[in-house]
Amino acid sequence: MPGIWQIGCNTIETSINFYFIEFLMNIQNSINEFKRAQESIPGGVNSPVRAFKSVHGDPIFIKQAKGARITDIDGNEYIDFVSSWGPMILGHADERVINAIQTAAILGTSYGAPTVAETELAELIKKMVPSIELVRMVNSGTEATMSALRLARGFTGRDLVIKFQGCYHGHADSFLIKAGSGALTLGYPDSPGVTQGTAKDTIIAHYNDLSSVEEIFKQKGDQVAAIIVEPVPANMGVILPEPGFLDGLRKITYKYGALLIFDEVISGFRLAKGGAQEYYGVMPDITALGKIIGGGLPVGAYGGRKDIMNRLAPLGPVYQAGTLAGNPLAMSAGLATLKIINETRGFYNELDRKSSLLEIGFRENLQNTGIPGVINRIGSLMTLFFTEEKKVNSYDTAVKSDTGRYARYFKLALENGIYLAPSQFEAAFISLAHTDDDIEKAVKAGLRAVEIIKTQ
Ligand code: KE4
Repeated sequence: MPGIWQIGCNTIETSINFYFIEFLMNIQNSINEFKRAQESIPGGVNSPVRAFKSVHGDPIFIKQAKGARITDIDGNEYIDFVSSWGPMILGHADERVINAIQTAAILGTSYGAPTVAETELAELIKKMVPSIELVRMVNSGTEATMSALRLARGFTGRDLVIKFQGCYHGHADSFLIKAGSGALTLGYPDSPGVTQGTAKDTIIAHYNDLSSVEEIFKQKGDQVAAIIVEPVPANMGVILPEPGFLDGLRKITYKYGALLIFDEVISGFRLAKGGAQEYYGVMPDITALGKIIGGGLPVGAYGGRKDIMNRLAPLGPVYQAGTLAGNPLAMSAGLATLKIINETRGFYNELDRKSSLLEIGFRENLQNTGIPGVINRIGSLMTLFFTEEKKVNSYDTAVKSDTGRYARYFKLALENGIYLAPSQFEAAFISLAHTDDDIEKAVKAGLRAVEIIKTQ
């Protein structure tokens, strides 16, 4: 039984006389492997958004990747704008990163004891991220945010955390309340299994609405341990901070003695060497990092003011630990990646230049076809919202997007070798490996996609 893609291809093909699809994309092996995976893995995937549920298709199984391209197990090649959800800012399988991992692997894979590589990566992070005086390595973004929150509660002696509707901070219980990313995409931003006891300590505010934060502080300011925020949310699609919003969060947390946690798992090392805090000039008390920091291997980190970080065991009473924290292979990949970023002249200017070509092209596609949409971009992070809204600057405006139209756009782009995020509420990640020609191909495929959408 062919998967929906085959039916999709046939439908599209018969309706547009081949001009759009040079070839009938065969993903039969992916379809077979997805069926097989579902026998052993819940939903056939190890992370929900990979299941393509919101874009109504069978996920493609990847065989390999190089530069800006990924190849599935049927041999189809795509220009990749998911970039493993952010880590692959250099592009896939960068030789310098691969060599670093190979060199480390020959010496052993894990010791459960300190290594110099951990110190070197910590020193580099301190050099790059302006607010970080001490940093602790963990294995994922979730571990980083979860630990940052525990530390904030331990440091302040307070229980409450304020998060913003639509922001995603990983899958720790305290954050799965009105969460974004896969939780929003799949329609359960409040996950079962999170107890009332936990949920009561998470207070929801609205991004770009300082008054919603002030209201909470007026009522419970002396109980708030921290605000945690994606300084540039990318899990309800990309939303840009209104002028003064981040600075307003900084001021109100100072006023009430709460901490400000920047979840820079996506924005860190992507918007600038020092992430959003450098880009916007607002310094948090604790920063959570992930993705790029590991160069494609499992690394998260959290860091900040020395007086706060010194509360962590073994120095202080706030406990956090991890068998593979600071793993030498992961450290080697992260070190290689961050060193390349630091040593490549004009790294962010070039990323921004390529990304602006994509933005301009996609914007022209919408204008040329009259399809309503909004594009939010900052640096190499971008979302095209299919929406009648004139501006998408909040959760409420983001969720008005036409997810069905996005799903069709995603599928048509994929049929033409462009791999976008399989959800309206995620982002496109552009890497240094994307060439101008790749961007041009993506814009052309995007144009054909919106031209077809217009006929549906
Ligand atoms: P991980 O535990 O997935 O490494 O990081 C969690 C996390 C924390 N903070 C932010 C701002 C994040 O975006 C994430 C994870 N991002 C999603 C995609 N938006 C990861 C993809 C997935 O869940 O499969």
